[in-house]
Amino acid sequence: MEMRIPRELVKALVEARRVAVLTGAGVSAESGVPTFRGKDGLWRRYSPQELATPQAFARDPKLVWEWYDWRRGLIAPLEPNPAHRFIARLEGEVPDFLLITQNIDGLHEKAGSRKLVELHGNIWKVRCTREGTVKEDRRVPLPEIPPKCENCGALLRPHVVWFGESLPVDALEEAMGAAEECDLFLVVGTSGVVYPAASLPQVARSRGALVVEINPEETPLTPLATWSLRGKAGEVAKALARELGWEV
Ligand code: BJW
Repeated sequence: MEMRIPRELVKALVEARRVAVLTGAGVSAESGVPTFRGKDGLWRRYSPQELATPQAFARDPKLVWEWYDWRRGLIAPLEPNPAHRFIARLEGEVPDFLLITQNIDGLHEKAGSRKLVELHGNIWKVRCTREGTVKEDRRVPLPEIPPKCENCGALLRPHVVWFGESLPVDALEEAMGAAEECDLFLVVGTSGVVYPAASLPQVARSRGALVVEINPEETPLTPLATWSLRGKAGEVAKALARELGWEV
């Protein structure tokens, strides 16, 4: 059945001058990227403590790298879906825009998004554990696991944010600024349980912004939403685009 989009929401989208968008794994689900939580989520099969913490990496860098190498292989051939493209198009329509993503898959950039901050890093970047230098590396599979720094020989790590680690300061500041200043905050495909990302829609709401949630499931963020669009991000994006007369 075709999704019905409230008329007031279309009006709010057309009139919004300052828009912030927060995305999570659900925005990439229709592209084929597994989410973390939920019935087919990665955390069903893999333990976050054993793979997505600095302690896990210190204990067994090879195991952690094998998991990231497997995920890089999975993501490499995937393409953005209509939800990524809708968000990229929205960027071009709104004078003041910021996309804040928790995703590390790079699909927003592939869809054309440019005004974006990556709160949890990027799976296509590696960081030297000794020098802190960050480099892009798109080789799939990696020729050596765990990979070593060409310059100093120390271990490289994925340039992502694990549990217990701080988020990149500049990215978080920019995201917080956008949440404070926006008049419409769109939340797409996140379970809203990981902080500080989950606090951003709360900040926006407390400053009077309209909050729109797109998710097939209810989340802890749902009570904040002015409009909750229950459906898959790509399908909802197509319905929104149709209302706005956009191609996505
Ligand atoms: C669809 C769909 C479709 C499906 N369309 N939708 C305050 C309170 C409590 C705890 C803390 C707190 N502050 C900090 C913490 C600790 C911790 C935290 O939040 N823990 C909670 C889980 C309890 N946070 C941190 O440690 C953060 N660091 C930090 O705060 O530093 C300072 C500090 C340190 C220590 C103590 C206190 C402060 C760092 C968090 C890093 C998260 N890292 C990961 C891994 C990244 C690398 C990798 O990918 O390997 O980031 S974990 C994982 O969760 C990943 C995601 O970005 C993140 C969020 O998940 P997301 O995107 O929401 O995915 P899912 O799977 O959860 O949800 C998918 C959603 O999509 C669902 O709702 C579906 O319904 C929906 N969906 N199909 C639309 N087609």
